[in-house]
Amino acid sequence: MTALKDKLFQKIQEHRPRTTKLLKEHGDVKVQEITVQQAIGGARGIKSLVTDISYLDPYEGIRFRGMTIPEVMEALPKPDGKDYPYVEGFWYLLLTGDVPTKEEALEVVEEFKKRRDVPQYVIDVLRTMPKDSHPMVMFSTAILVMQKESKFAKFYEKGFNKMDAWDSMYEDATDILSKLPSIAAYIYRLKYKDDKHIPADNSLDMGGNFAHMMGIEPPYDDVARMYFILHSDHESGNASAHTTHLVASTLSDAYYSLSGGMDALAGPLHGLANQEVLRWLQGVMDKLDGKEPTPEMMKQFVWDTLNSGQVIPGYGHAVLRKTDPRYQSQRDFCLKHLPNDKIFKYVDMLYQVVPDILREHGKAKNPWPNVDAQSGVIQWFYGLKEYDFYTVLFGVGRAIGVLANITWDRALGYAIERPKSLTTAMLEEVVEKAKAKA
Ligand code: NMX
Ligand code: MLT
Repeated sequence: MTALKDKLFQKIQEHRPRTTKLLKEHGDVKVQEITVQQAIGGARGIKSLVTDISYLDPYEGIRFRGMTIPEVMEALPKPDGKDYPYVEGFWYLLLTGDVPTKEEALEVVEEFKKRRDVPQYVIDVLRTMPKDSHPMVMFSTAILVMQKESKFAKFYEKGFNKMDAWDSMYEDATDILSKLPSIAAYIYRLKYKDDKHIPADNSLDMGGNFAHMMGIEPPYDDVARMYFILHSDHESGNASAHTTHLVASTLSDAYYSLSGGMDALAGPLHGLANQEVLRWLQGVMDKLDGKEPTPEMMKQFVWDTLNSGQVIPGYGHAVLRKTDPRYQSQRDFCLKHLPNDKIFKYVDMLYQVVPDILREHGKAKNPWPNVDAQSGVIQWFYGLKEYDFYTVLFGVGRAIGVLANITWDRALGYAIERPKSLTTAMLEEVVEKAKAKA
């Protein structure tokens, strides 16, 4: 066993009695009541998921294992001379709740290197896919096609044991996560770099090797570390995390579950919004024919988009009610590394005009930007201009969070998800009864 796996097992054993006690002794304590609006409106705000890996406060934003983004970036060990932490150390933090020492993080770096090689059949499958497939289709397919490697599926076939199920889930999660950056880089270079590939550099950590395989010079390695960490987890209710959890709850393995989660991430209201922000901005730039927009022009573009029935990508959120700290973190990066970049200036101008317009428009509950409003501009600056690839980057990051979550799902023996549905007539009856009582 590695030190991380040892530590994880210890944490699981410590945690299990808490879940057991809640279920056995307090199972009938009410958490909340549910309204008609919640039942029809996408289960917004219904507290029916449990995770200790991250928590999203509407006003403060995300905390990973209780830590804010700046705290995480400060506390985790970093490669020498770099500004952002090892992604592998962050994986350690999400799984165990403990900040690893540099030595502990480096042990995970070495473990990931051992599992990094992508099976040839994955490459073969990617190569037979239509060249105009969306990169997210290729990414999700690559994950799914590896399912035959699943250690959890083999464990299940041999005879399932609830107490030990976390072990093979952890092994699958580690296998998958180690390979994702290479898969992502392969898809990128297959589609956009004349099918010319760069072999892995085994002296590098996950972020460093990803930048290397993409063919992008430093500080893109730090961009990759920052990006993967920021996009990792956003508690359990977001569509990609929830889908991954839902699929895993059927005792499907991590390959099926993550592939499903990535399909959810590929929707324009979720992760694909980061590509939509850049696509939208390109549209603005094309219309201006290279001229700098004035705030008045920008306002007009925003209104035109809203009046055509579309959403402003990168703005609004189902839970957040203030500027996403992940937006802020990336904005700080831009202010340091690309303050004069034209697209960054556009993004910043949007920040000045969109919230007021959304308030005036009167629909969005949250007029502030989310993570996607700021992420594409950084990628674009470092030469990654093929914006339909951006959600794959989000996906590599999101995998860290959701794979940690489903490992814990197994550890705590969470049940198969199966909420109850009603018919519209039943809901109408509920309303009539409530009115009669009032
Ligand atoms: N632009 C225009 N209208 C909006 C926006 C926006 N950015 N955000 C919300 N609305 C509308 C929304 O479409 C809804 O309209 P209707 O009543 O006609 O259906 C109304 O405001 C109320 O929606 P909310 O309750 O504020 O938002 P909800 O929780 O349903 O959805 C999002 C959250 C994130 C899906 C929504 O804000 C949105 O579509 N944003 C733009 C897309 C985006 O940036 N998605 C990425 C989210 C982060 N991520 O990475 O996943
Ligand atoms: C996410 O990171 O998943 C998004 O911000 C969406 C969400 O939290 O609902």
